[in-house]
Amino acid sequence: MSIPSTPDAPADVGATDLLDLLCGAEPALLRGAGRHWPVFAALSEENLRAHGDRLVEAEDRDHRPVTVSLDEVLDDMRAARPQGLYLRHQVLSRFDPALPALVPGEVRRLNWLLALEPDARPDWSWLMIGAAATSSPLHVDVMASAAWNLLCTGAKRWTFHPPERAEEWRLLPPGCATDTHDPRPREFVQEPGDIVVTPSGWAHEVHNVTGSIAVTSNFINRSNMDFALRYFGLTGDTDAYDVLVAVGAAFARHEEGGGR
Ligand SMILES: O=C(O)CCC(=O)C(=O)O
Repeated sequence: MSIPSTPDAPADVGATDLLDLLCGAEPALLRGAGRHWPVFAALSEENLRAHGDRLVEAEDRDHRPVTVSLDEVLDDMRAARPQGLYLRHQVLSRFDPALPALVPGEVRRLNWLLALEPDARPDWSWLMIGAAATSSPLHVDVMASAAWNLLCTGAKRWTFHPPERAEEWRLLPPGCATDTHDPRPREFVQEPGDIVVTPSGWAHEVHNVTGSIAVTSNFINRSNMDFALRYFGLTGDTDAYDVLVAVGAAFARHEEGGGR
């Protein structure tokens, strides 16, 4: 396991506390926080059109898989009466291996699982392009991870519910939600350059108010390690549990040795 090195100050992030905000315990809308990230400019419609002939695996209005060209997805994103295409599960590195490096290094390194060997490491960054009125149904993020989501074009409405509700709705195993939160939903409208933070275990649904382009990444680190361990303990996934324990121990040793 190789620990990704982290510079002392997150100089290219733009705000020294942004890394803490991305790891916050409550969902958050960080206005304009990603506007200067190179990936924001790279994912302009114009740049994406350069790959317009490429075939991609999107979803139709009923969430059924469809193979279409990227141009069809982008045309639908702009259409006044869209057919409802949503490119929802496009792994960023498979779309273009150069794109992940355009996220600030400090932000990429929030994901401690990057310390795993390449073949054991989950690829947790996605490009999402959706037409107006497409949506992602209520869910909790993969493997009890947290996430940030940067909107590059359009507008998204997010509705969050705390982990206790997620547990009631059987989106989390009983006993996973240990903290008490205000039970009321949190709602945000995200605009270009804004980052939405999804902490571990928060149920959320997302609606594309207009056609949109976004990039999102999930992570597990010190901020949500306990939650993720509890999740895997309760679901009985001992392999994932053991991997997380090993990753946590490697980072603890690294920090004791003076690393960051
Ligand atoms: O923007 C979307 O449709 C869904 C984003 C989301 O919920 C996620 O990435 O977990």
